[in-house]
Amino acid sequence: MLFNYSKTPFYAIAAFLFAVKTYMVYRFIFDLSIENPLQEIILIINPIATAFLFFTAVVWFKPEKQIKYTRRIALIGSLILYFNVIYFRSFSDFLTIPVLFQSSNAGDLGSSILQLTYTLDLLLFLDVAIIYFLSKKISLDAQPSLKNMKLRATVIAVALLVGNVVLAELERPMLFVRAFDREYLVKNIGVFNFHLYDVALHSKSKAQRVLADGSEVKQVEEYTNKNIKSGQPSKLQGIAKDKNIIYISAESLQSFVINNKLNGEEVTPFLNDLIDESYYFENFYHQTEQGKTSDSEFVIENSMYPLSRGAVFFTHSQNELNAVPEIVGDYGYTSAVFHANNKSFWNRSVMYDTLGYDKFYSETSYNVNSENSIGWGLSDKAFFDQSIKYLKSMEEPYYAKFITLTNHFPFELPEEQQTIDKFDSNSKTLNNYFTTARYTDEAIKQFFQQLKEAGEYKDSILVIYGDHYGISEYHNKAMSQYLGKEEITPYDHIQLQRVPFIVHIPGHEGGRTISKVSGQMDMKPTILGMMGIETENGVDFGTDLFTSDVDPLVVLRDGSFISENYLYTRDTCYNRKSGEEISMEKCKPLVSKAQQELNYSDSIIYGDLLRFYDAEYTQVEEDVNYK
Ligand code: GP9
Ligand code: MN
Repeated sequence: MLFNYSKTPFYAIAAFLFAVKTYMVYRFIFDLSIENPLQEIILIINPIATAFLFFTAVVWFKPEKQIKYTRRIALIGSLILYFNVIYFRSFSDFLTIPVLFQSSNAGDLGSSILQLTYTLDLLLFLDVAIIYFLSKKISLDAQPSLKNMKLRATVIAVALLVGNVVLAELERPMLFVRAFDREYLVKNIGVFNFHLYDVALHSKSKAQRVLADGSEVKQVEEYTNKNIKSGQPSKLQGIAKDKNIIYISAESLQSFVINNKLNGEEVTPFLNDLIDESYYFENFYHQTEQGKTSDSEFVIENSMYPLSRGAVFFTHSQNELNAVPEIVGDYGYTSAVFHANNKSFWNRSVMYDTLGYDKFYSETSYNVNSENSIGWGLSDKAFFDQSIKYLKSMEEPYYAKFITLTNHFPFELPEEQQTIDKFDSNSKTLNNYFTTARYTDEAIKQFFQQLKEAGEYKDSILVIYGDHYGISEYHNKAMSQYLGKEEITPYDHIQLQRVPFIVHIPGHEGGRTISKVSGQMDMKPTILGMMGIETENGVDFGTDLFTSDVDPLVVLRDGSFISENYLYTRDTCYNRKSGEEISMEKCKPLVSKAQQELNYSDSIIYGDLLRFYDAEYTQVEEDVNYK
């Protein structure tokens, strides 16, 4: 035997085993990309430093307690790692405190959790089992009991951590200040220290509201007036005046399936035809983060950025906002959301009040049973079918938002309902995706038909958009196979964040595909512009897409951005059109602008600054004023 474990401090054995496991998870599950040798060194040092720091804490207790606490730390640490693994498989992201407190979502996530757990995950608890086994055989005499032994152990653990942080700062200066990308943070300080950092951040944001005052909002207003707001009226100004507005939020629908085929068959034949009769924005990006669907709702209705962690729907549901349902309510609109899921999911029942919705048709308004359910709940076809009667009962003009659900991870559809082949790759997720995307396409087709039959179609304007990505980076290999690319580069990854945005105006002949870059942030001013509702002030971060005097800049929540000429992500600047890597000098000015915009938006949310601000809206007098 190389060493006599019964004579070794137990916490050190446990820390070593835990560190090895953590490293394996970083390397093989989180698949953290390593770009240089320093990153590799950090990735090895970090799990050791962290494990020793946590496990060494036990030396300050009596030897019997040391053994007991060591076992507990191993178990709790492993559970934290396991939950991160589950979360990562679904979202390519790490847990944050706000996400953890979204406990009402946990029940609904049940079916996904099983999908996301693999048998091999048991290995995540292998060290815990070994530690329990060894703890029975360990000698109490070997545990640190003298003051100088304890001190020495602690000094070594802290020194390791300091070394880790210094290396991290060398590798990525300003890491803690910028903190936009959780992957960078985890790569440099590890998932456990990331959680500690997150707790500190959370407490800070709680304090911010208390300290905020009204002066900052003026600064934001100046910025948006100068940089974002258009000085022109919409080219479609007033076209939607007094018409019903129907939004369809298409779950996880990405643009890569639009006008695309699988085995020679169109994936979304209905939407492809509809595009020929609509305005279609082909370079439209989702701007969501951890709040997924709820983030998309927040963005499109407020023209503000979601938070970099957690969901605004949860963390700031009591904020004063200036959302579309509230604004259009002042112009005689009634508003409703239709979504056949639990009303507490994403805290919607609370947040919809804050946004100014009159009514929320949630799961309880629908007849949901095992026959008409798929995956997460009521199937999209049954959902639209059962919604029509409620829509008809609404007082006109109305502003109605329908949120579909069937095209949701894990994208499973009963075989008899599949009308397109599955893809054939190593990713079950991507393989399935085509079948549920097609299903949603059919459901929307059916909805259009039903709207026509119910007489709700011709006086309405229909807006269809994808809420966020459905296929995470985890499936890049399969995705590259589908797209016929050698690999998915960071540039491709950003381009995959495009989701469809379709504005369909019945009676408006012909279609127009618009290539200028745009994002969910732009939906609020675009729709309001079509309704002829204008504002002189406002602190929105979006531009009316039917104007042309503002250079578009689409900022993603992680600080990546897309402008007319450039695309920036992960410290690299690309030519937007060719995808070719170019000098960072080109992107630099916009990097700080993007950052500033995100900071401004955050300061409004954290400080609840709209409580100090009144935006004034007016509606154009004439009915229709478009050419
Ligand atoms: C749940 C639906 C889907 O109600 O919004 O949630 P997601 O996971 O996409 O945010
Ligand atoms: Mn969604």
